[in-house]
Amino acid sequence: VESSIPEPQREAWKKYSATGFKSKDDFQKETVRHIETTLARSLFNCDEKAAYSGTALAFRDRLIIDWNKTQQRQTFADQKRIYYLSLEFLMGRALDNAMLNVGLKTAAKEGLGELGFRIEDVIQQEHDAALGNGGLGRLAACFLDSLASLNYAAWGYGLRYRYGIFKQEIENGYQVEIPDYWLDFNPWEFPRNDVTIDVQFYGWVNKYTDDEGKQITSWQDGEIVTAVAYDVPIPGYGTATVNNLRLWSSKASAGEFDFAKFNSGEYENAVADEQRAETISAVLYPNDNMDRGKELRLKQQYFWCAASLHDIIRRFKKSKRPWKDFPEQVAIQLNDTHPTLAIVELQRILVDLEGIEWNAAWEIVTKTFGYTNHTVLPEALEKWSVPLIQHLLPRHLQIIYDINLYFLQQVERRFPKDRDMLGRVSIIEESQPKTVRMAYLAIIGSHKVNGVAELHSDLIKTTIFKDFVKIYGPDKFTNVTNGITPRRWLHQANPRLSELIASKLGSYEFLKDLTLLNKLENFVDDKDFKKEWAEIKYANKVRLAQHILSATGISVNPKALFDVQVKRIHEYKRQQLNIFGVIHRYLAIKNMSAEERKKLAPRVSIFGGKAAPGYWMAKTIIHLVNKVGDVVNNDKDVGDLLKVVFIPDYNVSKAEIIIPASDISEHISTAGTEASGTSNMKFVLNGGLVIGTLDGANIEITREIGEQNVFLFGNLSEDVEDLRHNHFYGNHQIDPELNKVFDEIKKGTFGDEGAFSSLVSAILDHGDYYLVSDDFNSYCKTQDLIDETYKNQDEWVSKSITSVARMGFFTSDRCINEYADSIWNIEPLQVKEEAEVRSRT
Ligand code: Z2T
Repeated sequence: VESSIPEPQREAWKKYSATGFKSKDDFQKETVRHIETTLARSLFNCDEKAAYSGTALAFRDRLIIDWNKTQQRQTFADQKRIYYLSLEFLMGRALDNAMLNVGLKTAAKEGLGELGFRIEDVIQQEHDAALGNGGLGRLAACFLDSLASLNYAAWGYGLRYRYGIFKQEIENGYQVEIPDYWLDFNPWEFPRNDVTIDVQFYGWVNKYTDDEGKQITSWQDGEIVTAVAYDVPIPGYGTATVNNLRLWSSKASAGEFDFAKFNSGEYENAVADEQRAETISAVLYPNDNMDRGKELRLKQQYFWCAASLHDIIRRFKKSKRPWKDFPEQVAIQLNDTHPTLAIVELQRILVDLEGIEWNAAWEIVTKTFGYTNHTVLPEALEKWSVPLIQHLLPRHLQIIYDINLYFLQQVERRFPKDRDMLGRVSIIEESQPKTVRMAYLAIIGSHKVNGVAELHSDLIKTTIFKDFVKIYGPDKFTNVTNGITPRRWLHQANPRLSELIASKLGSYEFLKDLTLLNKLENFVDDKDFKKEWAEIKYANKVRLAQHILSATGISVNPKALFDVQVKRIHEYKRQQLNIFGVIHRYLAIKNMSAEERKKLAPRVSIFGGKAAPGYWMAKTIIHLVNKVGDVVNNDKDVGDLLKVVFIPDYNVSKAEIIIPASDISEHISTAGTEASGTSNMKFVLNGGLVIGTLDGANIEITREIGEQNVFLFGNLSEDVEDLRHNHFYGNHQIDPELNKVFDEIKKGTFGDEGAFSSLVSAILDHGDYYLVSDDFNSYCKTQDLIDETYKNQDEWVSKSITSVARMGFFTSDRCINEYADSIWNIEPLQVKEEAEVRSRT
């Protein structure tokens, strides 16, 4: 390579090669140096933010050394790489994770202590990297952690949004959205101003025959926007592997950003052009499980797909292999349908630019891609309008039509008698306007399609993708049940529990092999162990109670049962069922005698989660929770027996405080609607019990930990369709206890009853699509059972320990290994230095 240092000069180079700190003293030296020189501050001018910045820079130096080595090693090994394309990476904070993985947290803790800071306070200065909405984005982040920890050569590709998911404030009970400008100081990203890719939009397609008689298809005269790479190091745990997350930022292309306009006095127009280009990567769309079909979103998708693919191809071309080897070098996983245009873009590059014949190109494409589906909700399935694609990406639309044509011809040959089949499976929906069904395109362009939990993977085969199972056979469809990283979701979030477990198991090996937790079952009758287990939960509840007090002003009793539902607000997740249940409980308390009240287990109902800004119903649910809280929390009859709290701005770092403090958490979606859920796994791993429906991963969690350790309720997925039908065509009876709750709302007990009428009438007048009334009785009874069980603390703690012991399956390490085996066909790249690598805690 031209840019490498010649042999004779390498000695001098190696002598000064960076090593990073290895001791407490060196940590202090490096941190102070960064604070004084990199940040130009001094000991007279060093607040916690500066201490954070200095610490982060010191750890960053250590990471970068391993990062560079990893990238060299992977280039040298020249083997298959995994590319995970995701529009969302919900990373949260990086410093604590870097400390754990570099393995020098103790040095940092002591070092910072001597410099006058508490490590916990320093860690909390960091702004969350919140480039995601919820489960899908956090899953991508857990996957990156596992890919690096397992030594897979893997890159993430995403967008570098200037604004992450909005910050949520609550004003008078209503959600208010505040922009999340998070880039003021971000030591974890490296701008690569030399790594740029020009991406084209609009223009027209020119088909002609060149001088040599060759058919040429050329997409020309478009508008160019430049993608600039920003790289984020992704350290693995207990290994020297540091992978790369590459995020693209948009800017006006040097050619496009017209300096002539400056000179001719069109200064404002030139600036406007520049701003338009930058708009592409400006903001994350804040919709979870909802497709809005906005042009700018389509631009984001193509911009990111095109930049990533060109980058991947550039890397592939360095190896000078023939194109047919591409799928042996490259596996691209599509995180939902958001990156489906990458399929079309690769076909375009192969056919139009590389001159490969259509079928040969298509074989390369389909061998390269795998598609993960994350939802069956119809409103979340992406459909782009044909006129919009025609306008923005004219050549891609032609290719989509050609892909569809060949596909439909194949289907017609196989199923000549089924005339409706063609219309049903066509990529093009014959609506007004016509639309492109992105999920169908993703299935047709991939070699494997997977769901994210067993029930969900079965459902996609029998409902939304049923015809495709007929066409391709069942083997193209598979299941990979989601998982979570135990590094962040046990060790970082709950250090005391992790330490207690390590003391019993003899090491922290369980953080790399979570199935080792099963040895905890030997201690379910160990009195001292149980006591410590319970004390840790209590301490975590005290910590959460402090947060609740400072964030909301509400004082809660940490001895009460903490009942938690934190996730995006969505009708299918049924926070409305929860709050109606709370009102039911409140009415019951009001009707109790003093004697009866004494027998009741005090409870704190904790809610948290963001509503998409345009999702009216979700916002109404938040409003109701807050209004119920206002009334219940100030009712002298109730006292500590019931408190209702809405924690504002639920995000990854709040989750790290909330999840370890839960006694019971709620995963109560209408059966068949929650593809997997991943917070259910996090709560159980932290010793919380769950109340849940037979939906998503709840089913597999129950199978693993045992039915006696889960509070299940509600109708089954297979009965949902009939129930919905009966709501409209049968005699729809509303649960009488739920009716009493509605009466109370209508009386105005929780303020202006009109504010909540849409929530009530969705159930009374609009067919109760989410089966709130059908499940209400079963839900309330199960909550009563929880009260009873909680009174027997000994039994409760046993359930908690047993459950944690049986959670090994739900690590994202297992999940990533399944993807590697069954979809990517790739082995880890072993790291030589690994032996030398750190007993890291
Ligand atoms: C999302 O977070 C999920 C699915 C989506 O479908 C979109 C978003 Cl933003 C398009 C969630 C599922 O709702 C959840 O059940 C699942 O656990 C998670 O993805 C990860 O698979």
